[in-house]
Amino acid sequence: MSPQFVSADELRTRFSTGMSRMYRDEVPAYGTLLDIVETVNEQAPDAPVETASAGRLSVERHGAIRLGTARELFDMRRMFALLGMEAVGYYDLSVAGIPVHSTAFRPTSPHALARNPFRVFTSLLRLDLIASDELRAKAQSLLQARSIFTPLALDLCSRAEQIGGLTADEADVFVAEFTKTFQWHAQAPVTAALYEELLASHRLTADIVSFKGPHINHLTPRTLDIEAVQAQMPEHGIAPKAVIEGPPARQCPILLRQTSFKAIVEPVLFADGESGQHLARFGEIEQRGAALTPKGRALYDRLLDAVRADILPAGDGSNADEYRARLEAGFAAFPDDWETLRREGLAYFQYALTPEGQAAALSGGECDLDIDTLIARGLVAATPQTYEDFLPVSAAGIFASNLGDGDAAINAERSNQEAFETALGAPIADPFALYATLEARSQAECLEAFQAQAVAE
Ligand code: OOG
Ligand code: NI
Repeated sequence: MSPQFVSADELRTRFSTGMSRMYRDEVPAYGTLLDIVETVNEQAPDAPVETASAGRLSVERHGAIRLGTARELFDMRRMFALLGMEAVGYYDLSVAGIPVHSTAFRPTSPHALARNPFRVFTSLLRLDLIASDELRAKAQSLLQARSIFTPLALDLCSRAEQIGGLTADEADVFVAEFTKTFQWHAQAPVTAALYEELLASHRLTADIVSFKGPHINHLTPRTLDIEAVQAQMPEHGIAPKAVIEGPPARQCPILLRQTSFKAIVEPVLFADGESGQHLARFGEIEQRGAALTPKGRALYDRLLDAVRADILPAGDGSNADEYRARLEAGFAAFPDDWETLRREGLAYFQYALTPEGQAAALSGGECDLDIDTLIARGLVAATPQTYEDFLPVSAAGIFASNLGDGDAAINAERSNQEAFETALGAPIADPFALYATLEARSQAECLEAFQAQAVAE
């Protein structure tokens, strides 16, 4: 890229910082959560997955937005591409009774992830899941009538696509304009009656269709100790969700553990002058562990399904202790030391020469060794790769806790990734492939360091 352009990494960092500042102003409890997380992270001992990504921790966050139309998703992809973020993973939430399907926009290269792993969980409303023809038509015309990006943001995006980037001045304007898309609007372009109708169809439909744009509905900092943050939230006047989503606490953290606080009640002024209120925006924290291989993920899904077949966490928290105990017992079958996770191919790792390995490779003392032997001899270190993605069951739990548990289930339709990709205008990257490629490449580099020496001899 030409040096006169601001890099995608830099744009992403500026955007993420701007969003964080805006959300802190809009939802002050988010600021409180950031403060608790910062204090807990400073006190937490380092574990391997955490040390692997320690440098980025203070800027690490994910956000979530919900879009209404294919066109919005298409343009969102173009905007995020400028920030070095692409669609990774397909999440079908309709199976959990939620009328959306989703992806996550995120950086994919190890270098970009290390700079700033900002991700945005992005859902697209499935209008086809609105049962009433009449309501569907009304929702559609409301969505067609809105434009969620400012004209300037769209112009700058087209210009950057044409000439290859944004200059320093353009970058500032672009970030400011793009951030506006995610602002909260207390004035809704629908009547109170129509809002109620949409709400009765599904809370999420009302949240998407009734407003001028896709307000950011949460921004999530990453903590090294989710139990500690959860315990401290009530002391700061924040009531967390009863149960942490995802795997139980473990020696070797895997995937993603998340908890949230309930959506805040915000005043809304409807188009007919009536005032009301809306629940959408909430707070969430996450703790990230190792990325699992398909084999590891299958084991995770099987164990979690077995637990949830026995007991589902109640929305009011009444069975939280029981659920936690059952979850821990259920996951006793999931190996909990890094070497077993690696040898059994349950988690993804990244390989690198240790200082001893570098010295040995240079002196040509060792060659033709396999990776396990190199590790056993302390010449290569295997570090678990951080899970950079999301979990559909957890996401459904996060949606449910903030929308109220009483929502009517929709018909579970078959998943529709193809329709999503058509709207997106690009294929969705497979998260497993990204981790697997990094693992294979890093392993090959370690082996080559020794083989190159063997050839030189
Ligand atoms: C997205 C919920 C999913 C997560 O962390 O799993 C999510 C939403 O509420 O729009 O953010
Ligand atoms: Ni989230």
